Amino acid sequence: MTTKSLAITGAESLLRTLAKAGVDVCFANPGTTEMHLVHAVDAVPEMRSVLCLFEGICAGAADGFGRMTHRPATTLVHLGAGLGNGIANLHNARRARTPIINLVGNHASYHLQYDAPLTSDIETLARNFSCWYKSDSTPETLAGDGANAVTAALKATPDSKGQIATLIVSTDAAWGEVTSVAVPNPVPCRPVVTSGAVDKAVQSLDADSLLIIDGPGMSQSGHVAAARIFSPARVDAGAGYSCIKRIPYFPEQIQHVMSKVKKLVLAGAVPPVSFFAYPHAPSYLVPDGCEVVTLARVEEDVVGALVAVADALNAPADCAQKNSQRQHKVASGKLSAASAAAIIANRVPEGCIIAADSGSGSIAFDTVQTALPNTWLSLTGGAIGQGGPTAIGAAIACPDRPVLSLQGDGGAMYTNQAFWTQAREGLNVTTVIYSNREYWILDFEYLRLGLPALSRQGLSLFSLDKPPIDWVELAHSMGVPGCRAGTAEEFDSALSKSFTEPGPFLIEAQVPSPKREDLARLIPKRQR
Ligand SMILES: Cc1ncc(C[n+]2csc(CCOP(=O)(O)OP(=O)(O)O)c2C)c(N)n1
Ligand SMILES: [Mg+2]
Repeated sequence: MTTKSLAITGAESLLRTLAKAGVDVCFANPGTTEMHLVHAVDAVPEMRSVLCLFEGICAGAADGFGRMTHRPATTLVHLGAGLGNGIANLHNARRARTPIINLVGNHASYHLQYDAPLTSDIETLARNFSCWYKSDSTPETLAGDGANAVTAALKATPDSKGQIATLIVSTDAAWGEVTSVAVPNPVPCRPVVTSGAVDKAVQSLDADSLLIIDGPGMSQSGHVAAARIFSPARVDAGAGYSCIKRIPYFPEQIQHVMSKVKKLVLAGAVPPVSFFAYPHAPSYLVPDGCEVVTLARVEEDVVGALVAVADALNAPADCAQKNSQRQHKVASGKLSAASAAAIIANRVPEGCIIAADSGSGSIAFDTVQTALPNTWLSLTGGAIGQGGPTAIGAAIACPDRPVLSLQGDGGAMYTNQAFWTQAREGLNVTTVIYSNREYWILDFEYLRLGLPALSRQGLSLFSLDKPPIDWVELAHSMGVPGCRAGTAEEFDSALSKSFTEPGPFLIEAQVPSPKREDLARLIPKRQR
């Protein structure tokens, strides 16, 4: 169904339709094939455009925005080369099930046959991370295709298909004239789980069971419902919130958690598998004999299912134990990942959004459970270089909330262009770079595999020290002020100051890597 208006380009009909559907932020890195789309962005004042200097930033920012608002932002990228540059963070966003609409400019349909230099197979790229893609729009269909892209991005999909819609817009579709825009489609709803699934979960939840929650179940309402099901003693809670523990990273740790579980109840989650295969550990980490009960699949109404179970158990509505904020003890002197995590918990302002990446910042996940209320954005797909870009999207989505981005120095170098957009947009993002001048986790993973000790050439693949990266200079060159912190006192004062001053700030946290001896317990004996 369409509504009449004056003659406009296909591109403008698309952008007007997207804006009508509530899609009003565009993270862009355009080229020549996107010029009519750029004109359309300019002609539609509801659409906020944000220039990012690498497509991985566009993708990660759209991810951060979508996770915070549950609404898709668009990326605007240049042909297959541009979309390909965004793939790592589009992969993370697929894993996060974030709604995103990629607008990819393509050559005019009649130009493709000449195989001009920037021609490539964009659909093959899109297929990797998109639940929906289309490349044959005409000026007349473009607006309706945009409305369908919004629907696809908002509709929960099974398994890991994600919620990224990719609309590949040929220039002749973009520049052709039309006289109408499309009417947005109804917002899709999640299917309700069957009463049989609820009954089965109710029967399964006992002292030998474990409930794993993911997807929409991790929302505030999901937590509240889950806390009604758990006995309060088993609920870890942030200040005023209830919280559920994360599944650990290494397979041996997961095996330990799972060792006594007889029934595994899944709410929007899948059975735990190890991140990587190891010669001495299984991939599938559900113990033999453990029954797996699916309460709700990820595309279903997970929150409703948790509420139904809590109701069936006659759990009172307000039985969740809520942790209060507490001061974390900080060891003075040389900064460590542990003291940084304690300081972060003590200093995060109310409502802070924490965008995590690689590096030892992730251990602050546990300490911030007893900080002021906050939101943690995880590195969902393991493709590092997400923390800076998602911080941008989160800050644009929630301008009244401070954002803290925790990144390893290795991860931060994938998408350091994030500083530039943070400075240009004046975003309240504090970035902490854990500067150990190495890919520490790779060194540790190598050790875990029990491979022969490395000599200079092999070790050089994990080392970032020659030349050392000067983070303060790097951020400064893109308009972000910063400082270095080598002690707990310096870190504490820099972090507190950054939260009181507007705009972005960088702290290069000089945190040495954990000692190998301390981590030996994570390495199964036969691999040491
Ligand atoms: C896009 C992408 N490329 C490469 C990797 C492999 N990888 C995983 S962790 C890591 C290094 C992380 O180093 P850093 O961020 O400095 O954290 P550290 O381990 O030193 O604490 C690399 C290269 C990845 N996960 N994602
Ligand atoms: Mg590092």
